[in-house]
Amino acid sequence: MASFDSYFLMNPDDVKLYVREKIAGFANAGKLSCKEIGDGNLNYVFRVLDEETGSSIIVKQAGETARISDDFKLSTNRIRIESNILKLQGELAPGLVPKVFLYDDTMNCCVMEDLSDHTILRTALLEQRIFPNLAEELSTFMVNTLLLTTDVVLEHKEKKELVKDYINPELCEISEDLVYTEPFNDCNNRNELFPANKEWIEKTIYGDDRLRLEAAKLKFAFMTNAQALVHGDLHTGSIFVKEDSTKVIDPEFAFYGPIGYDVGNVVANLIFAWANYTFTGSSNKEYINWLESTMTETVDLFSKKFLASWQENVTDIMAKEKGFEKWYLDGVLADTAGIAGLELTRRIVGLAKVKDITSISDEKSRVQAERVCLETAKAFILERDSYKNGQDFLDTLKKVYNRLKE
Ligand code: SR1
Ligand code: MG
Repeated sequence: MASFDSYFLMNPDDVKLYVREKIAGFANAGKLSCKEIGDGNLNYVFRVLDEETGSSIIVKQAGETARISDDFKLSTNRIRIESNILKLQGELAPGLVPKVFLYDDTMNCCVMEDLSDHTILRTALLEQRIFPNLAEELSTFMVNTLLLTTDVVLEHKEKKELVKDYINPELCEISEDLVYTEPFNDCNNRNELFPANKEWIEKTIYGDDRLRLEAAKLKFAFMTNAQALVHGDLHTGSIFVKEDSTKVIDPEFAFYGPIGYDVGNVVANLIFAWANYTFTGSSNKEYINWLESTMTETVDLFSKKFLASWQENVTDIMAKEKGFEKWYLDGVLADTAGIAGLELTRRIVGLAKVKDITSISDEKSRVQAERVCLETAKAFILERDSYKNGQDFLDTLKKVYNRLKE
């Protein structure tokens, strides 16, 4: 029988024993079944089901390398970060993250609420499903978890303690490499370019001096601007949805960084869903209208709630100076544009892809989809100071699309 007093990577049978030993409600269960269901790039995710009662639970365990590639040697400490931040986010944004029942720093795993009645947002968007509350809930999640962890709100020493607790050098290094460096120069020879777009990307992305300079500026802001406790990987694969519920999962990349890192990731990944719709010849007006308004409303509701929460929660006396909140929000929106541009670029040029683009099977359509995303990305990065509301983002996307189509 397995013992759980020293670390090893568990298989489904080990996980069944683990759950019986560690989780009171499962100790005397009759028949348990367990399946590994993870489809992320880093960890192993097991779903354990009590076949008699129907209760289920998730065990998420960190390995010492990433699932996507053994190139990435990672500290298993990321599960500690994930467990702790889920608890904190659950307090700041109640109901918008899964509940955590146990964190185990020997087995480097955590046990949490099963959300199998939800669907991963990326999958749901590819199925063109509509979630009327999405912009409302995502904007609440971001304002509450981000503004409320800044030092305009928190007592400054308390904020600095959090900066220490959430220092996350290895996962930040992944983003520094995959988001902020390799897409612009392929310095580690692991970019994956769609062959029919190879030359175009080499010229348009690697060959653009101004773009590389702006990406460099954004990289050092990511590394030094300890603005808020960001989720750090808020793409549509990190969001679970059902009709009346949104849950943000997988915050293992969390650290103190720019607020725009989260907002920009959301915007970029909604654009990927838009590109999938547009370049697979779909004609579902209700869906595309909802998706476009979700894109604009997420940004606009974020700004509106951010300013309202500012009035209510800001404590720093200098941050209360008239006009400071607008200056601060303008900076967040500029970062949002820049980071949306980086995310759009790296998911097409770099090694970690998104299904929205890779599942476009017609070669010409995929070429067009990639070019529209990349030209939009360049406008976001190069002109990032001019993005003030949600419509600005959608206007650029539509302008680029109209210029490049046919
Ligand atoms: C090696 S990890 C590749 C990507 O997967 C994660 O979800 C992050 O987005 C990371 O950049
Ligand atoms: Mg993830």
